[in-house]
Amino acid sequence: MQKTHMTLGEFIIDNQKHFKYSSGELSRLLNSIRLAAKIVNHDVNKAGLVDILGEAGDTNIQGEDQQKLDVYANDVFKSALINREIVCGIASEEEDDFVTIEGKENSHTNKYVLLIDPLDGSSNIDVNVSVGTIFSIYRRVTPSGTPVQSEDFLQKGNEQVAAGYIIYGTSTMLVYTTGHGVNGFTLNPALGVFYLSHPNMEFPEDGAIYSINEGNYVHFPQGVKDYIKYCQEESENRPYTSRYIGSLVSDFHRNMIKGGIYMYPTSAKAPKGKLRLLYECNPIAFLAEQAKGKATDGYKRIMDIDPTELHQRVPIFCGSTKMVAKAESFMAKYPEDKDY
Ligand code: P6P
Repeated sequence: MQKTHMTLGEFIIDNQKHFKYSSGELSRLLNSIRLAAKIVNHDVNKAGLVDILGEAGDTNIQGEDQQKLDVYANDVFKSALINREIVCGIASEEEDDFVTIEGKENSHTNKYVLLIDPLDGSSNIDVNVSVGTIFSIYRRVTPSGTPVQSEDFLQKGNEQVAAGYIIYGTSTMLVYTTGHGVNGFTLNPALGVFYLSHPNMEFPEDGAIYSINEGNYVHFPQGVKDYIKYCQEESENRPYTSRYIGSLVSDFHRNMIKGGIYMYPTSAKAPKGKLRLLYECNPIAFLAEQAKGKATDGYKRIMDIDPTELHQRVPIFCGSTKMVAKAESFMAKYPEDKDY
């Protein structure tokens, strides 16, 4: 039974009992993310007032214009971790390659790597729509005491130690899992404290909300077109409601609470999908499955996909188990679309 008004800090310490050999590094890592989230939140909430709106004039490896807040958020999370010598490496949507963190006396002995999308949905910043941070944590797999290598980042989603997101919305929440369910914490901005507000979050098994950019309809695989038409048919609890914010974290969060499916499939415009496997789809998939939902690429589990490159993209169908299974049943009719 959770204590009322439990803070995130207390929860992280309490949760340490699941890691009997833990040296406390994971707790310190999660606490560093907690601190960075508060700093980013402070500036996201006043983005319209200070000169951090608009594009940073640079583009990231995806060729996307880097919004100033993207770059700022990336720097905040990086420095929160580098200064505390907890991780041996960081991979970020905003960094072309992974960043090696040497740690105490250049010892390269820190245990974890962090993969992060520091500000997802950042194109929404200038129009005051909610955005989010998505993070994923692994143990390094190459020998301790040596510089971190790409293998430490190119791990299957099944190997994640922890994953979560921060949603900077009408309220700011941090939602995360360490493999023992999903818990949500809401920031009290007056106190600067995250409180446990959504214990044991779970997807309803079924739902009536579908989230996809229907503007791309003509470019979708036939299985996706068929499923969208199914959602729109008059029958039982259909037509479903179409809700698409253009911010993955916001759509996912709403669907986890109300039931629903989020889809970003392949298309003629995005032949491998748009979302990145390592720091968007894998953490979202870990959370989905821990919340008794489902996350696949339309054919196989996201967390079974063997990564090949840092910024690789994959299609994703995630949310209520019955809705994802239904979408997959339409995709199964077109096995030629399995490979992307
Ligand atoms: P589109 C934001 O750029 C993002 O990565 C997700 O947060 C969001 O769901 C999706 O892309 C929006 O992409 O192509 O529909 O604008």
